[in-house]
Amino acid sequence: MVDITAPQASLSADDLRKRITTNLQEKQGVEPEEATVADVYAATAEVVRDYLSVSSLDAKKRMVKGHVKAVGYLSAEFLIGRQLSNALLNAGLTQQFEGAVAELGFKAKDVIATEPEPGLGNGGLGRLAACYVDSLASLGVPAFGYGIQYRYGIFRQEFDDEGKQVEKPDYWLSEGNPWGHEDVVRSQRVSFGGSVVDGDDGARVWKPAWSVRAVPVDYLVPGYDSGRVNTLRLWTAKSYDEFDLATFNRSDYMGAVIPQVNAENITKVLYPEDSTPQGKRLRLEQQYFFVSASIHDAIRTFYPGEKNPDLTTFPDKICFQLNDTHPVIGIPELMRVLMDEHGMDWDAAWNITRKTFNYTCHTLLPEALEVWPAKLIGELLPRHLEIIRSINAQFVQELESKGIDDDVIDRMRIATDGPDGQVRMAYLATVGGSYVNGVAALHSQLLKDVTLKDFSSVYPNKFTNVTNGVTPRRFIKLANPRLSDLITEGLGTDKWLHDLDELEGLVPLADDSSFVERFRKVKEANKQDFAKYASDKFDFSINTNTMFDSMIKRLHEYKRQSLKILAVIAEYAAIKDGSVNVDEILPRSVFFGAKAAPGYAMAKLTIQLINNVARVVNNDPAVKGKLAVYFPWNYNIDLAEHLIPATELDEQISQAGKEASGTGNMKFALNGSLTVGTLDGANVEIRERVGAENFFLFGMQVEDVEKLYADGYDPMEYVHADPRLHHAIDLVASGAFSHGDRDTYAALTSDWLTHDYFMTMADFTAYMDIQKEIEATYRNPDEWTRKAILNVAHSGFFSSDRSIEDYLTRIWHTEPQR
Ligand code: T68
Repeated sequence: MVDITAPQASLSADDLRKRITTNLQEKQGVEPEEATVADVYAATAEVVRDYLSVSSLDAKKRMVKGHVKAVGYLSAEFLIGRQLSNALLNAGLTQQFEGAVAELGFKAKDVIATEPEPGLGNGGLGRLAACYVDSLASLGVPAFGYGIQYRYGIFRQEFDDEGKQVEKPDYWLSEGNPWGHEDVVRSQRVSFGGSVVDGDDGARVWKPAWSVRAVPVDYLVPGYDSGRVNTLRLWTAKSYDEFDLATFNRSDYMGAVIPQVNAENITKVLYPEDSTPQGKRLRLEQQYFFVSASIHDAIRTFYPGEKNPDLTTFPDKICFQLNDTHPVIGIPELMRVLMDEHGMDWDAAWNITRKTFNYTCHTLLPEALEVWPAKLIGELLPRHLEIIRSINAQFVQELESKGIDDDVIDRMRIATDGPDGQVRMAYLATVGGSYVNGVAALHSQLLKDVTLKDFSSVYPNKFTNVTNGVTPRRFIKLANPRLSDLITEGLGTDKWLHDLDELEGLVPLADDSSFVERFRKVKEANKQDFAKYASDKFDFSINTNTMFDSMIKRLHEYKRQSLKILAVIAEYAAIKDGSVNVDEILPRSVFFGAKAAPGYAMAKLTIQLINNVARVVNNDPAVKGKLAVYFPWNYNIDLAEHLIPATELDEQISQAGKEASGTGNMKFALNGSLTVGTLDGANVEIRERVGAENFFLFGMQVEDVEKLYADGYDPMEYVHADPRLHHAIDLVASGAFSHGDRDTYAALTSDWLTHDYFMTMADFTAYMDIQKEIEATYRNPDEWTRKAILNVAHSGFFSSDRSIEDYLTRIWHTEPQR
């Protein structure tokens, strides 16, 4: 038997090769000589997972037996990226792996590239959850990630001949899933529908109409060099009735599988919307499904084998972080479990529930806060609706007793009455938990002052900030090995991977000409690598003697990809009509990466425009060597990991007051890009830390935006004031990017001229001006590189390890288990 209390001995390259060989023969059914790269990948993944599972058992045992409160990170999305290289790095097996596969006749990089990327998230929110589970394990915190294993992740994006986005299903599981282990034994029953009846002693009894089986699929999360392996438990829905034999026997073969199809539909697809709540029944089913299963799972984990556990200790065992409002139905669910399943009274259950939950908000747009029709909740979860109404009644009473005005109370109701009654999930989360946090300093301030103002006036101590962070393991060490080596050499240690503040030690090296030169060479080599990758994968031919200028993020009007593409068009027009001296042009390659929600027409039209600007510009000999636009399709983590290290200028140009934080901005700064950005989200803190002189700030600030809305905004004023803008819009309207068709972009141009809610026109001139400053700086490579080094040196704060430490002290009040 393996002694799981002893630290696990590492593996040599030879051990690893032997294990891979055995797996190839016994599990994959091939002799090593016949093995394909896919076989070797599958075998390695299984071997590494088995290796990690020893430490994972140890971590679980210590979590349950120990006295350190655990964290349950509840998130509808975990955008984890490829697993193999990250698992090898964190477990200290990278070199052994390289040696082992070389012995077998393969290249490590080919084996790693075989892995399909699980797309179990939309964007920043899902990726943040993945960075946080990495940091929790790396810091040694006992923790679970809880979420959903979607059968189809975020759609695969293609572009058609007209440059339009086409969405294709992403069946990422088709080649098997060596990282996920289905633990059927630990399934949970999750019920829906039906009605609530009176039971004995005035108890309310929920009689559900149907149930599904939640089966956990466990992913192991090894900490970086911490020895701790936590679990990410993603639930998948199965039917209890695989198959209805009676129906089948009536020859209704399709009818016989209906129960199974219905159940499995719950976790079939990830909703591809970003920042817009979708009032869909299936979405609510997904939310309740994973949260109910997770709560029951936590109880079973922490009170193993106990029939009547004393759940008053529950908040000492685990606290749940609600990643946005998607898991908020967990609040009435825990109330129900405590009262209806464990016989607690309301006050005791409320006390436990409030201590257990905390809520992270990821938006500022009030319209993006989830609101459910009460009727829908009543149909799907009738007992929960009763509990929500009781929470609301108790809350209203509390507000009344505090002497709050009736109209304010009305605004603050968690649930409203009447046939169109609604449940406001952000309000439920605020009232039903201990803390509410925003994701950057500015965002948390605006949450208090605007979005949740009434609540912060009544409960000022509930509100706090935790600025987002990113894991340096994936986004520096793995994505940018050249820079990692240079940092380690410059600092004389690789301790920075544990404590990113160590990067401050690079500051003096920004003035060391030989270090500056080597840093510049790293960027140069990364640009060449990217050009090769993009040539192989997208058939692009990129001139690396150009400035690499990137804007990669979801396509959304508030993020203002329009501003960037209008500036590109203006530059193109200026080169064409000779209004700019050819020798003064700084050659640029502009990169976009973005998916648009399938139902978001304006975003999809913007994608079409960008693709067609790329087509026209890249085929025009007049601008060859000066300007090129590339839009690699299907932006995902893999593309980010390749493009970020090669980028010199990062675009973070959202309208001030709209981007909650941003995390791409942090990844770029840590990889030595300079940012052109507005004072929005975490840009504010990045600029503060890297220094105003090392950040290209432009545009209106939050107060300017508010004032302009109040004064009445007319985009035409700005269009008339800047002939470059006027001309760029004219070109779009005249059909220059639509083979002469004037209607193609009519919706876009008319919005720019008449509405332009995110004030792209108002910031255009400032954006063009700052680009001139950027170009002047770039022409001095030493100066540019110096600024880039200082960006790296001062960005250690943006490690997700620091974010998790902030959560530990400000919100969870727990600690690593040593
Ligand atoms: C992002 N939100 C914020 N939402 O936009 C970004 N929404 O500023 C921030 O850095 C990031 O969260 C992390 O805090 C999202 O990514 C979604 O993806 C989303 C998904 C479903 C429904 C609503």
